[in-house]
Amino acid sequence: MISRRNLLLAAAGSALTASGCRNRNTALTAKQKAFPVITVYTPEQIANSKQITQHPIQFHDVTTTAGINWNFNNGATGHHYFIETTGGGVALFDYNNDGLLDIFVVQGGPIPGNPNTQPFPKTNALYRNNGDGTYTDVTKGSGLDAYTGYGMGVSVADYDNDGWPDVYITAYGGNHLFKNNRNGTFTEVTHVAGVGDTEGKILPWPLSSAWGDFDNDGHLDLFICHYAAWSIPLDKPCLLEGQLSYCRPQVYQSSISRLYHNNGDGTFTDITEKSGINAVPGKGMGAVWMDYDDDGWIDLFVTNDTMPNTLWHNNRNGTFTNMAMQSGVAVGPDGSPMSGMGIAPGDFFHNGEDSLLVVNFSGETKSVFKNIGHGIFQEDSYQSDMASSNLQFLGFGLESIDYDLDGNLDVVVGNGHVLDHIEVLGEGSTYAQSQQLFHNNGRGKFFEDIHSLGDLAKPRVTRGLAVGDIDNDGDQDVVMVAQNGPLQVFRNDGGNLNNWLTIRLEGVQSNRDAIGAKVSIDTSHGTQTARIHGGSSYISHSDIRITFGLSTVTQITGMEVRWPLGHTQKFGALKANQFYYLREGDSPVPDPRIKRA
Ligand SMILES: [Ca+2]
Ligand SMILES: [Ca+2]
Ligand SMILES: [Ca+2]
Ligand SMILES: [Ca+2]
Repeated sequence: MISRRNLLLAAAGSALTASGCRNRNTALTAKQKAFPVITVYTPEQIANSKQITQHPIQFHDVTTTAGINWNFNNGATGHHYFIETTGGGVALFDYNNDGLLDIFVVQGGPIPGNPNTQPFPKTNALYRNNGDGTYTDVTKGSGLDAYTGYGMGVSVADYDNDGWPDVYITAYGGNHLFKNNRNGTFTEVTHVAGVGDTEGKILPWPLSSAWGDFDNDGHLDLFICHYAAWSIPLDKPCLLEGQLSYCRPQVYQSSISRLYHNNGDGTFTDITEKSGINAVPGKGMGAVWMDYDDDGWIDLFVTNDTMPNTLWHNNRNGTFTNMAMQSGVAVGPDGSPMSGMGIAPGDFFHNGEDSLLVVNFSGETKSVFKNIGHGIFQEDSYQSDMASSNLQFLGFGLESIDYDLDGNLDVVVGNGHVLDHIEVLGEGSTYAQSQQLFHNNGRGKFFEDIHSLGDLAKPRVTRGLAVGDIDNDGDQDVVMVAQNGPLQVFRNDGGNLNNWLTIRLEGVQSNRDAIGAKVSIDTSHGTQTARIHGGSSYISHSDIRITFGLSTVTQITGMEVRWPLGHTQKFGALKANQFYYLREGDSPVPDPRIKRA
Protein backbone atom coordinates (compact mmCIF):
# COMPACT_ATOMS: atom_id res chain seq x y z
CA MET A 1 0.00 0.00 0.00
CA ILE A 2 1.18 3.47 -0.82
CA SER A 3 0.53 5.84 2.03
CA ARG A 4 -1.66 8.87 1.65
CA ARG A 5 1.35 11.10 2.21
CA ASN A 6 3.27 9.40 -0.54
CA LEU A 7 0.37 9.68 -2.92
CA LEU A 8 0.12 13.37 -2.14
CA LEU A 9 3.83 13.79 -2.69
CA ALA A 10 3.66 11.84 -5.91
CA ALA A 11 0.75 14.02 -6.95
CA ALA A 12 2.69 17.14 -6.05
CA GLY A 13 5.71 15.90 -7.94
CA SER A 14 4.04 14.45 -10.98
CA ALA A 15 0.52 15.91 -10.78
CA LEU A 16 -0.78 13.13 -12.93
CA THR A 17 -4.45 12.51 -13.05
CA ALA A 18 -6.39 10.38 -15.45
CA SER A 19 -8.59 13.31 -16.29
CA GLY A 20 -5.76 15.79 -16.43
CA CYS A 21 -8.19 18.39 -15.16
CA ARG A 22 -5.93 19.90 -12.54
CA ASN A 23 -6.06 23.65 -12.92
CA ARG A 24 -2.93 25.42 -13.86
CA ASN A 25 -1.98 27.65 -10.98
CA THR A 26 1.05 29.78 -11.48
CA ALA A 27 0.34 32.07 -8.53
CA LEU A 28 2.71 31.16 -5.71
CA THR A 29 1.18 30.39 -2.33
CA ALA A 30 2.51 32.07 0.81
CA LYS A 31 4.33 28.87 1.70
CA GLN A 32 5.98 28.69 -1.69
CA LYS A 33 7.11 32.27 -1.33
CA ALA A 34 8.54 31.50 2.09
CA PHE A 35 10.25 28.31 0.86
CA PRO A 36 10.81 28.79 -2.86
CA VAL A 37 11.47 25.67 -4.89
CA ILE A 38 15.04 25.70 -6.14
CA THR A 39 16.29 23.07 -8.56
CA VAL A 40 18.86 25.17 -10.42
CA TYR A 41 21.46 27.24 -8.57
CA THR A 42 21.94 30.74 -9.93
CA PRO A 43 25.41 32.32 -10.28
CA GLU A 44 24.40 34.69 -7.46
CA GLN A 45 23.57 31.81 -5.12
CA ILE A 46 26.88 30.18 -5.92
CA ALA A 47 28.79 33.43 -5.46
CA ASN A 48 27.11 33.92 -2.09
CA SER A 49 27.77 30.35 -0.91
CA LYS A 50 30.38 29.66 1.72
CA GLN A 51 33.48 27.50 1.26
CA ILE A 52 33.07 24.62 3.69
CA THR A 53 36.01 22.50 2.56
CA GLN A 54 39.49 23.11 3.97
CA HIS A 55 40.88 23.98 0.51
CA PRO A 56 39.00 25.51 -2.43
CA ILE A 57 37.59 22.85 -4.80
CA GLN A 58 35.87 23.13 -8.17
CA PHE A 59 34.53 20.46 -10.50
CA HIS A 60 35.32 21.45 -14.08
CA ASP A 61 33.55 20.14 -17.16
CA VAL A 62 36.44 18.86 -19.31
CA THR A 63 34.28 16.95 -21.80
CA THR A 64 35.23 19.04 -24.84
CA THR A 65 38.97 19.20 -24.20
CA ALA A 66 38.87 15.46 -23.49
CA GLY A 67 37.60 14.94 -27.04
CA ILE A 68 34.36 13.34 -25.90
CA ASN A 69 31.27 13.93 -27.99
CA TRP A 70 28.46 11.49 -27.30
CA ASN A 71 24.79 11.96 -26.51
CA PHE A 72 22.27 9.60 -24.99
CA ASN A 73 19.03 9.39 -26.95
CA ASN A 74 15.96 7.87 -25.27
CA GLY A 75 14.05 7.50 -28.55
CA ALA A 76 11.19 9.74 -27.46
CA THR A 77 8.76 10.60 -30.22
CA GLY A 78 6.23 12.57 -28.19
CA HIS A 79 4.12 9.68 -26.88
CA HIS A 80 5.77 9.80 -23.47
CA TYR A 81 6.25 6.06 -23.24
CA PHE A 82 7.09 5.34 -19.62
CA ILE A 83 10.28 3.48 -20.52
CA GLU A 84 11.85 6.64 -21.91
CA THR A 85 12.58 7.99 -18.43
CA THR A 86 15.12 5.54 -17.00
CA GLY A 87 18.11 4.98 -19.31
CA GLY A 88 21.62 6.41 -19.57
CA GLY A 89 24.18 4.25 -17.73
CA VAL A 90 27.94 4.83 -17.65
CA ALA A 91 30.96 2.79 -16.52
CA LEU A 92 34.39 4.01 -15.41
CA PHE A 93 36.82 1.09 -15.70
CA ASP A 94 40.22 0.21 -17.11
CA TYR A 95 39.39 -2.10 -20.02
CA ASN A 96 43.00 -2.36 -21.27
CA ASN A 97 44.75 -2.60 -17.88
CA ASP A 98 47.05 0.35 -18.49
CA GLY A 99 46.19 2.07 -15.21
CA LEU A 100 43.97 4.70 -16.84
CA LEU A 101 40.21 4.69 -16.33
CA ASP A 102 38.29 4.41 -19.59
CA ILE A 103 34.61 5.21 -20.16
CA PHE A 104 31.82 3.06 -21.55
CA VAL A 105 28.30 4.38 -22.16
CA VAL A 106 25.10 2.56 -23.12
CA GLN A 107 22.86 3.95 -25.86
CA GLY A 108 19.05 3.96 -25.77
CA GLY A 109 17.87 4.43 -29.35
CA PRO A 110 14.50 3.68 -30.90
CA ILE A 111 11.97 2.07 -28.58
CA PRO A 112 11.29 -1.48 -29.79
CA GLY A 113 7.77 -1.63 -31.23
CA ASN A 114 7.30 2.12 -31.56
CA PRO A 115 5.76 2.56 -35.03
CA ASN A 116 6.92 6.20 -35.21
CA THR A 117 10.57 5.43 -34.71
CA GLN A 118 13.16 7.20 -36.81
CA PRO A 119 16.41 5.54 -37.95
CA PHE A 120 19.05 5.93 -35.27
CA PRO A 121 22.69 5.29 -36.10
CA LYS A 122 24.44 6.02 -32.78
CA THR A 123 25.72 3.08 -30.75
CA ASN A 124 27.18 2.45 -27.33
CA ALA A 125 30.59 4.08 -26.98
CA LEU A 126 33.96 3.09 -25.55
CA TYR A 127 36.42 5.92 -24.89
CA ARG A 128 40.05 5.03 -24.20
CA ASN A 129 41.87 7.28 -21.74
CA ASN A 130 45.13 8.48 -23.35
CA GLY A 131 46.61 9.64 -20.05
CA ASP A 132 47.09 13.22 -21.21
CA GLY A 133 43.58 14.52 -20.50
CA THR A 134 42.24 13.30 -23.83
CA TYR A 135 40.24 10.23 -24.85
CA THR A 136 40.00 8.34 -28.12
CA ASP A 137 36.72 6.88 -29.33
CA VAL A 138 37.68 3.22 -29.82
CA THR A 139 34.11 1.89 -30.15
CA LYS A 140 34.40 0.79 -33.77
CA GLY A 141 35.75 -2.71 -33.99
CA SER A 142 35.84 -3.13 -30.18
CA GLY A 143 32.94 -5.58 -30.21
CA LEU A 144 31.06 -3.22 -27.92
CA ASP A 145 29.81 -1.50 -31.07
CA ALA A 146 27.29 -4.34 -31.51
CA TYR A 147 23.63 -3.35 -31.33
CA THR A 148 22.52 -4.25 -27.83
CA GLY A 149 18.90 -3.17 -27.97
CA TYR A 150 17.22 -0.35 -26.08
CA GLY A 151 19.95 0.12 -23.51
CA MET A 152 19.57 1.04 -19.86
CA GLY A 153 22.65 0.40 -17.76
CA VAL A 154 26.04 -1.23 -17.40
CA SER A 155 28.09 -3.11 -14.83
CA VAL A 156 31.66 -4.32 -15.03
CA ALA A 157 33.18 -7.40 -13.42
CA ASP A 158 35.91 -9.92 -14.07
CA TYR A 159 33.40 -12.75 -14.12
CA ASP A 160 35.93 -15.34 -15.41
CA ASN A 161 38.81 -14.27 -13.09
CA ASP A 162 41.30 -13.83 -15.94
CA GLY A 163 42.40 -10.37 -14.82
CA TRP A 164 40.55 -8.48 -17.55
CA PRO A 165 37.28 -6.64 -16.81
CA ASP A 166 34.15 -7.79 -18.66
CA VAL A 167 31.05 -5.74 -19.47
CA TYR A 168 27.37 -6.46 -18.78
CA ILE A 169 24.73 -4.30 -20.48
CA THR A 170 21.11 -4.17 -19.35
CA ALA A 171 18.56 -3.44 -22.06
CA TYR A 172 14.79 -3.59 -22.41
CA GLY A 173 13.95 -7.06 -23.70
CA GLY A 174 17.28 -8.75 -22.92
CA ASN A 175 20.78 -8.19 -21.56
CA HIS A 176 24.28 -8.72 -22.96
CA LEU A 177 27.55 -10.04 -21.51
CA PHE A 178 30.79 -9.13 -23.29
CA LYS A 179 33.98 -10.98 -22.45
CA ASN A 180 37.22 -8.99 -22.59
CA ASN A 181 39.55 -10.54 -25.20
CA ARG A 182 42.65 -9.00 -23.52
CA ASN A 183 43.55 -7.16 -26.73
CA GLY A 184 41.23 -4.16 -26.66
CA THR A 185 38.25 -6.02 -28.03
CA PHE A 186 35.25 -7.84 -26.56
CA THR A 187 33.21 -10.84 -27.65
CA GLU A 188 29.55 -11.26 -26.79
CA VAL A 189 29.06 -14.44 -24.74
CA THR A 190 25.49 -13.85 -23.55
CA HIS A 191 24.07 -17.03 -25.03
CA VAL A 192 26.82 -19.40 -23.85
CA ALA A 193 26.87 -17.80 -20.39
CA GLY A 194 23.08 -17.94 -20.11
CA VAL A 195 22.62 -14.40 -18.77
CA GLY A 196 20.30 -12.95 -21.42
CA ASP A 197 17.80 -12.43 -18.62
CA THR A 198 14.75 -13.22 -20.73
CA GLU A 199 13.38 -16.06 -18.58
CA GLY A 200 10.60 -14.06 -16.91
CA LYS A 201 7.00 -14.13 -18.00
CA ILE A 202 7.05 -10.50 -19.15
CA LEU A 203 9.50 -8.70 -21.39
CA PRO A 204 12.19 -7.59 -18.93
CA TRP A 205 12.85 -3.94 -18.13
CA PRO A 206 16.16 -4.31 -16.30
CA LEU A 207 17.96 -1.37 -14.71
CA SER A 208 20.95 -1.70 -12.37
CA SER A 209 22.95 -4.94 -12.35
CA ALA A 210 25.44 -5.88 -9.62
CA TRP A 211 28.13 -8.52 -9.10
CA GLY A 212 29.00 -10.26 -5.83
CA ASP A 213 30.21 -13.72 -4.75
CA PHE A 214 27.38 -14.71 -2.43
CA ASP A 215 28.44 -18.35 -1.92
CA ASN A 216 32.17 -17.62 -1.44
CA ASP A 217 33.32 -19.94 -4.22
CA GLY A 218 35.56 -17.28 -5.76
CA HIS A 219 33.28 -16.57 -8.73
CA LEU A 220 31.16 -13.42 -9.04
CA ASP A 221 27.41 -13.96 -9.23
CA LEU A 222 25.02 -11.56 -10.94
CA PHE A 223 21.91 -9.76 -9.70
CA ILE A 224 19.69 -7.73 -12.03
CA CYS A 225 17.04 -5.23 -10.92
CA HIS A 226 13.82 -5.49 -12.85
CA TYR A 227 11.60 -2.45 -12.92
CA ALA A 228 7.94 -2.41 -14.02
CA ALA A 229 5.87 -4.59 -16.31
CA TRP A 230 5.72 -2.44 -19.43
CA SER A 231 5.30 -2.80 -23.16
CA ILE A 232 3.89 -0.53 -25.85
CA PRO A 233 0.48 -2.30 -25.73
CA LEU A 234 0.51 -1.95 -21.91
CA ASP A 235 1.47 1.74 -22.02
CA LYS A 236 -1.07 4.06 -20.43
CA PRO A 237 -1.56 7.70 -21.35
CA CYS A 238 -1.21 10.17 -18.49
CA LEU A 239 -1.64 13.91 -18.52
CA LEU A 240 0.07 16.82 -16.84
CA GLU A 241 -1.84 20.09 -17.14
CA GLY A 242 -3.68 18.65 -20.13
CA GLN A 243 -0.50 17.59 -21.94
CA LEU A 244 0.63 14.01 -22.52
CA SER A 245 3.14 13.09 -19.85
CA TYR A 246 4.74 10.18 -18.02
CA CYS A 247 2.62 8.21 -15.57
CA ARG A 248 3.37 7.53 -11.95
CA PRO A 249 5.13 4.16 -11.42
CA GLN A 250 2.08 2.97 -9.45
CA VAL A 251 0.18 2.74 -12.74
CA TYR A 252 2.34 -0.26 -13.74
CA GLN A 253 2.73 -3.66 -12.09
CA SER A 254 5.90 -4.57 -10.23
CA SER A 255 8.22 -7.34 -11.38
CA ILE A 256 10.68 -9.94 -10.10
CA SER A 257 14.40 -9.17 -10.15
CA ARG A 258 16.77 -12.02 -11.06
CA LEU A 259 19.81 -13.73 -9.60
CA TYR A 260 22.31 -15.85 -11.55
CA HIS A 261 24.87 -18.15 -9.96
CA ASN A 262 28.29 -18.18 -11.65
CA ASN A 263 29.17 -21.86 -12.24
CA GLY A 264 32.87 -21.01 -12.66
CA ASP A 265 33.06 -22.47 -16.18
CA GLY A 266 31.76 -19.49 -18.15
CA THR A 267 28.13 -20.42 -17.56
CA PHE A 268 25.53 -19.20 -15.10
CA THR A 269 22.40 -20.75 -13.59
CA ASP A 270 19.25 -18.72 -12.96
CA ILE A 271 18.54 -19.29 -9.26
CA THR A 272 15.90 -16.59 -8.81
CA GLU A 273 13.32 -19.06 -7.53
CA LYS A 274 15.70 -21.39 -5.66
CA SER A 275 17.35 -18.52 -3.80
CA GLY A 276 14.07 -17.01 -2.61
CA ILE A 277 14.72 -13.72 -4.46
CA ASN A 278 11.37 -14.20 -6.19
CA ALA A 279 9.50 -13.89 -2.88
CA VAL A 280 9.24 -10.10 -3.03
CA PRO A 281 8.18 -8.37 -6.26
CA GLY A 282 9.44 -4.82 -6.61
CA LYS A 283 10.33 -2.01 -8.95
CA GLY A 284 14.07 -2.41 -8.65
CA MET A 285 16.25 0.53 -9.64
CA GLY A 286 19.50 0.41 -7.66
CA ALA A 287 21.43 -2.54 -6.21
CA VAL A 288 24.57 -3.08 -4.17
CA TRP A 289 26.22 -6.21 -2.79
CA MET A 290 27.61 -5.45 0.66
CA ASP A 291 28.12 -7.42 3.85
CA TYR A 292 25.95 -5.20 6.04
CA ASP A 293 26.14 -7.51 9.07
CA ASP A 294 29.88 -8.13 8.63
CA ASP A 295 29.53 -11.92 8.94
CA GLY A 296 31.74 -12.64 5.92
CA TRP A 297 28.80 -13.44 3.61
CA ILE A 298 27.89 -10.71 1.19
CA ASP A 299 24.28 -9.45 1.25
CA LEU A 300 22.24 -7.45 -1.27
CA PHE A 301 20.45 -4.11 -0.87
CA VAL A 302 17.94 -3.07 -3.56
CA THR A 303 16.01 0.19 -3.96
CA ASN A 304 12.45 0.00 -5.28
CA ASP A 305 10.52 2.85 -6.85
CA THR A 306 7.45 3.78 -4.72
CA MET A 307 7.80 0.47 -2.86
CA PRO A 308 9.81 -0.58 0.22
CA ASN A 309 13.49 -1.24 -0.35
CA THR A 310 14.64 -4.86 -0.01
CA LEU A 311 17.63 -6.10 1.98
CA TRP A 312 18.44 -9.67 1.04
CA HIS A 313 20.26 -11.25 3.95
CA ASN A 314 22.56 -14.05 2.83
CA ASN A 315 21.49 -17.22 4.68
CA ARG A 316 24.84 -18.89 3.80
CA ASN A 317 23.05 -21.78 2.11
CA GLY A 318 22.21 -20.31 -1.29
CA THR A 319 19.02 -18.65 -0.08
CA PHE A 320 18.19 -15.11 0.99
CA THR A 321 15.66 -13.55 3.38
CA ASN A 322 14.37 -10.00 3.01
CA MET A 323 15.34 -8.26 6.26
CA ALA A 324 14.70 -4.67 5.10
CA MET A 325 11.89 -3.96 7.58
CA GLN A 326 13.58 -5.60 10.56
CA SER A 327 16.91 -3.95 9.75
CA GLY A 328 15.42 -0.50 9.27
CA VAL A 329 16.17 0.19 5.59
CA ALA A 330 12.75 -0.50 4.01
CA VAL A 331 11.07 2.89 4.26
CA GLY A 332 11.50 6.60 4.97
CA PRO A 333 11.56 8.39 8.33
CA ASP A 334 7.75 8.43 8.68
CA GLY A 335 7.34 4.80 7.72
CA SER A 336 6.27 5.41 4.13
CA PRO A 337 7.84 3.68 1.14
CA MET A 338 10.06 5.99 -0.89
CA SER A 339 11.02 6.15 -4.56
CA GLY A 340 14.53 4.81 -4.11
CA MET A 341 17.00 5.13 -6.97
CA GLY A 342 20.77 5.55 -6.62
CA ILE A 343 22.68 4.05 -3.69
CA ALA A 344 25.89 5.20 -1.99
CA PRO A 345 27.35 2.70 0.49
CA GLY A 346 30.25 3.42 2.81
CA ASP A 347 31.54 4.11 6.31
CA PHE A 348 30.14 7.63 6.53
CA PHE A 349 30.05 7.55 10.33
CA HIS A 350 33.54 6.22 11.13
CA ASN A 351 32.16 3.22 13.02
CA GLY A 352 33.66 0.57 10.77
CA GLU A 353 30.25 -0.39 9.37
CA ASP A 354 28.79 0.11 5.90
CA SER A 355 25.97 2.64 6.03
CA LEU A 356 23.70 3.52 3.11
CA LEU A 357 22.58 6.75 1.47
CA VAL A 358 19.74 6.62 -1.08
CA VAL A 359 18.26 9.30 -3.35
CA ASN A 360 14.48 9.35 -3.77
CA PHE A 361 11.84 11.35 -5.66
CA SER A 362 11.39 15.12 -5.44
CA GLY A 363 9.52 16.01 -2.26
CA GLU A 364 11.08 13.06 -0.45
CA THR A 365 14.13 13.32 1.78
CA LYS A 366 17.29 11.53 0.77
CA SER A 367 17.53 8.42 2.95
CA VAL A 368 20.39 8.06 5.40
CA PHE A 369 20.49 4.56 6.87
CA LYS A 370 23.14 4.56 9.58
CA ASN A 371 24.49 1.09 10.26
CA ILE A 372 24.77 0.80 14.04
CA GLY A 373 26.06 -2.78 14.01
CA HIS A 374 24.48 -6.23 14.50
CA GLY A 375 22.67 -5.82 11.20
CA ILE A 376 20.61 -2.85 12.37
CA PHE A 377 20.27 0.53 10.67
CA GLN A 378 18.92 3.77 12.11
CA GLU A 379 16.99 6.11 9.79
CA ASP A 380 19.19 9.13 10.23
CA SER A 381 18.08 11.60 7.56
CA TYR A 382 16.90 14.18 10.12
CA GLN A 383 19.64 13.52 12.65
CA SER A 384 22.30 13.89 9.95
CA ASP A 385 20.73 17.13 8.62
CA MET A 386 20.27 15.55 5.18
CA ALA A 387 16.50 16.06 5.48
CA SER A 388 16.94 19.79 6.02
CA SER A 389 18.33 20.26 2.52
CA ASN A 390 16.11 21.34 -0.38
CA LEU A 391 13.76 18.41 -1.09
CA GLN A 392 12.73 19.42 -4.60
CA PHE A 393 15.73 17.97 -6.42
CA LEU A 394 15.06 14.60 -8.03
CA GLY A 395 18.15 12.38 -7.77
CA PHE A 396 19.02 9.33 -9.86
CA GLY A 397 22.81 8.89 -9.79
CA LEU A 398 24.46 8.90 -6.37
CA GLU A 399 27.93 7.89 -5.30
CA SER A 400 30.24 7.98 -2.30
CA ILE A 401 33.21 10.27 -2.88
CA ASP A 402 35.59 11.91 -0.43
CA TYR A 403 35.98 14.76 -2.87
CA ASP A 404 38.06 16.91 -0.50
CA LEU A 405 40.11 13.95 0.80
CA ASP A 406 39.65 15.02 4.41
CA GLY A 407 38.91 11.45 5.48
CA ASN A 408 35.15 11.96 5.76
CA LEU A 409 33.16 10.22 3.04
CA ASP A 410 30.94 12.65 1.09
CA VAL A 411 28.39 12.07 -1.71
CA VAL A 412 27.69 13.48 -5.17
CA VAL A 413 24.13 13.44 -6.54
CA GLY A 414 23.07 13.42 -10.20
CA ASN A 415 19.70 15.19 -10.50
CA GLY A 416 17.05 15.61 -13.19
CA HIS A 417 13.27 15.35 -13.13
CA VAL A 418 11.24 12.60 -14.78
CA LEU A 419 8.59 14.92 -16.21
CA ASP A 420 9.98 16.78 -19.21
CA HIS A 421 7.60 19.70 -18.79
CA ILE A 422 7.34 19.90 -15.01
CA GLU A 423 7.78 23.67 -15.47
CA VAL A 424 4.08 24.00 -16.48
CA LEU A 425 3.15 23.55 -12.83
CA GLY A 426 4.71 26.95 -12.18
CA GLU A 427 6.03 25.81 -8.82
CA GLY A 428 9.68 26.42 -9.58
CA SER A 429 10.69 22.82 -10.20
CA THR A 430 12.61 22.21 -13.43
CA TYR A 431 13.29 19.21 -15.68
CA ALA A 432 17.03 19.95 -15.93
CA GLN A 433 18.53 20.48 -12.49
CA SER A 434 21.80 21.34 -10.77
CA GLN A 435 23.82 18.48 -9.32
CA GLN A 436 24.57 18.37 -5.60
CA LEU A 437 27.50 17.69 -3.31
CA PHE A 438 26.92 16.79 0.33
CA HIS A 439 29.92 17.35 2.56
CA ASN A 440 30.31 15.07 5.57
CA ASN A 441 31.60 17.04 8.56
CA GLY A 442 32.94 13.86 10.20
CA ARG A 443 30.58 14.22 13.15
CA GLY A 444 27.51 12.66 11.59
CA LYS A 445 26.19 15.68 9.67
CA PHE A 446 25.93 16.33 5.93
CA PHE A 447 25.93 19.89 4.60
CA GLU A 448 25.19 20.81 1.02
CA ASP A 449 28.32 22.28 -0.59
CA ILE A 450 27.24 24.67 -3.34
CA HIS A 451 30.60 26.44 -3.35
CA SER A 452 32.54 23.46 -4.76
CA LEU A 453 30.04 22.50 -7.49
CA GLY A 454 31.71 24.45 -10.30
CA ASP A 455 30.26 23.10 -13.55
CA LEU A 456 28.17 20.56 -11.61
CA ALA A 457 25.80 23.46 -10.90
CA LYS A 458 24.80 23.73 -14.57
CA PRO A 459 21.36 22.20 -15.12
CA ARG A 460 21.14 18.79 -16.78
CA VAL A 461 18.82 15.77 -16.68
CA THR A 462 21.20 13.28 -15.10
CA ARG A 463 20.63 9.54 -14.91
CA GLY A 464 23.85 7.48 -14.79
CA LEU A 465 26.73 8.69 -12.60
CA ALA A 466 30.09 7.11 -11.82
CA VAL A 467 33.11 8.15 -9.77
CA GLY A 468 36.81 7.43 -10.23
CA ASP A 469 40.19 9.14 -10.49
CA ILE A 470 40.43 9.64 -14.26
CA ASP A 471 43.71 11.58 -14.18
CA ASN A 472 45.45 9.63 -11.40
CA ASP A 473 46.13 12.77 -9.40
CA GLY A 474 44.68 11.28 -6.23
CA ASP A 475 41.25 12.91 -6.15
CA GLN A 476 38.13 11.29 -7.55
CA ASP A 477 36.40 12.73 -10.59
CA VAL A 478 32.81 12.29 -11.82
CA VAL A 479 31.20 11.22 -15.12
CA MET A 480 27.48 11.51 -15.88
CA VAL A 481 25.01 10.79 -18.66
CA ALA A 482 21.92 12.93 -19.28
CA GLN A 483 18.57 12.10 -20.85
CA ASN A 484 18.78 13.23 -24.47
CA GLY A 485 21.97 14.95 -23.42
CA PRO A 486 25.69 14.44 -23.29
CA LEU A 487 28.12 12.17 -21.56
CA GLN A 488 30.08 14.65 -19.47
CA VAL A 489 33.33 14.43 -17.54
CA PHE A 490 33.82 16.60 -14.46
CA ARG A 491 37.37 16.86 -13.19
CA ASN A 492 37.95 17.46 -9.49
CA ASP A 493 40.34 20.40 -9.16
CA GLY A 494 41.67 21.07 -5.69
CA GLY A 495 40.62 17.84 -3.97
CA ASN A 496 44.19 16.58 -3.85
CA LEU A 497 45.40 19.56 -1.84
CA ASN A 498 44.80 17.05 0.95
CA ASN A 499 46.69 13.76 1.14
CA TRP A 500 45.33 10.42 0.03
CA LEU A 501 46.05 6.74 -0.52
CA THR A 502 44.62 4.57 -3.30
CA ILE A 503 44.81 0.81 -3.30
CA ARG A 504 43.94 -1.75 -5.97
CA LEU A 505 43.20 -5.22 -4.63
CA GLU A 506 43.45 -8.44 -6.60
CA GLY A 507 41.93 -11.63 -5.28
CA VAL A 508 43.59 -15.02 -5.88
CA GLN A 509 41.44 -17.53 -3.99
CA SER A 510 38.83 -14.80 -3.60
CA ASN A 511 37.12 -13.31 -6.65
CA ARG A 512 39.75 -11.42 -8.61
CA ASP A 513 37.93 -8.06 -8.28
CA ALA A 514 38.04 -8.61 -4.49
CA ILE A 515 34.41 -7.49 -4.20
CA GLY A 516 33.55 -7.93 -0.53
CA ALA A 517 37.06 -7.13 0.75
CA LYS A 518 37.39 -4.90 3.81
CA VAL A 519 40.38 -2.58 4.24
CA SER A 520 41.26 -0.66 7.40
CA ILE A 521 44.12 1.81 7.75
CA ASP A 522 45.56 3.38 10.90
CA THR A 523 46.90 6.92 11.02
CA SER A 524 47.47 9.55 13.68
CA HIS A 525 43.85 10.59 12.99
CA GLY A 526 42.47 7.13 13.85
CA THR A 527 41.22 4.15 11.87
CA GLN A 528 39.42 4.33 8.54
CA THR A 529 37.53 1.42 7.01
CA ALA A 530 36.40 0.89 3.43
CA ARG A 531 34.96 -2.07 1.56
CA ILE A 532 34.78 -3.00 -2.10
CA HIS A 533 31.13 -3.17 -3.08
CA GLY A 534 29.46 -4.84 -6.02
CA GLY A 535 27.25 -2.19 -7.61
CA SER A 536 26.14 1.24 -6.24
CA SER A 537 24.90 4.47 -7.84
CA TYR A 538 22.24 3.96 -10.54
CA ILE A 539 22.67 1.78 -13.68
CA SER A 540 26.37 2.70 -13.56
CA HIS A 541 29.76 1.36 -12.55
CA SER A 542 32.32 3.32 -10.53
CA ASP A 543 36.01 2.46 -10.18
CA ILE A 544 36.48 -0.30 -7.58
CA ARG A 545 39.86 0.87 -6.32
CA ILE A 546 39.67 2.15 -2.74
CA THR A 547 40.68 5.76 -2.06
CA PHE A 548 41.25 6.99 1.48
CA GLY A 549 41.30 10.73 2.17
CA LEU A 550 44.10 11.50 4.61
CA SER A 551 43.77 15.26 5.22
CA THR A 552 47.22 16.38 6.46
CA VAL A 553 48.43 12.89 7.39
CA THR A 554 51.54 11.77 5.50
CA GLN A 555 52.10 8.34 7.01
CA ILE A 556 49.84 5.28 7.36
CA THR A 557 51.05 3.30 10.37
CA GLY A 558 49.29 0.06 9.53
CA MET A 559 46.79 -1.61 7.22
CA GLU A 560 44.57 -4.66 7.64
CA VAL A 561 42.83 -6.39 4.74
CA ARG A 562 40.10 -9.00 5.14
CA TRP A 563 39.71 -10.79 1.83
CA PRO A 564 36.27 -11.91 0.64
CA LEU A 565 36.96 -15.52 1.60
CA GLY A 566 37.77 -14.46 5.16
CA HIS A 567 41.57 -14.59 5.29
CA THR A 568 43.07 -11.49 6.97
CA GLN A 569 46.45 -9.89 6.26
CA LYS A 570 48.19 -7.16 8.29
CA PHE A 571 50.81 -4.76 7.03
CA GLY A 572 53.08 -2.02 8.42
CA ALA A 573 53.69 1.55 7.30
CA LEU A 574 52.56 2.93 3.93
CA LYS A 575 53.21 6.34 2.41
CA ALA A 576 50.54 8.90 1.57
CA ASN A 577 49.86 10.11 -1.96
CA GLN A 578 50.67 6.73 -3.51
CA PHE A 579 48.87 4.16 -5.61
CA TYR A 580 49.35 0.71 -4.12
CA TYR A 581 48.58 -2.70 -5.55
CA LEU A 582 47.94 -5.67 -3.31
CA ARG A 583 47.58 -9.24 -4.52
CA GLU A 584 45.92 -11.64 -2.07
CA GLY A 585 48.69 -13.32 -0.05
CA ASP A 586 51.40 -10.82 -1.06
CA SER A 587 52.46 -7.44 0.33
CA PRO A 588 51.38 -4.02 -1.00
CA VAL A 589 53.66 -2.56 -3.67
CA PRO A 590 53.46 0.62 -5.76
CA ASP A 591 50.87 -0.08 -8.47
CA PRO A 592 52.97 -1.06 -11.51
CA ARG A 593 50.20 0.14 -13.84
CA ILE A 594 50.41 3.74 -12.67
CA LYS A 595 52.90 5.91 -14.52
CA ARG A 596 53.19 9.34 -12.96
CA ALA A 597 55.31 12.28 -13.96
CA1 LIG B 1 42.72 2.10 -19.66
CA1 LIG C 1 26.29 -10.99 5.50
CA1 LIG D 1 35.25 14.65 2.64
CA1 LIG E 1 41.41 13.14 -10.24
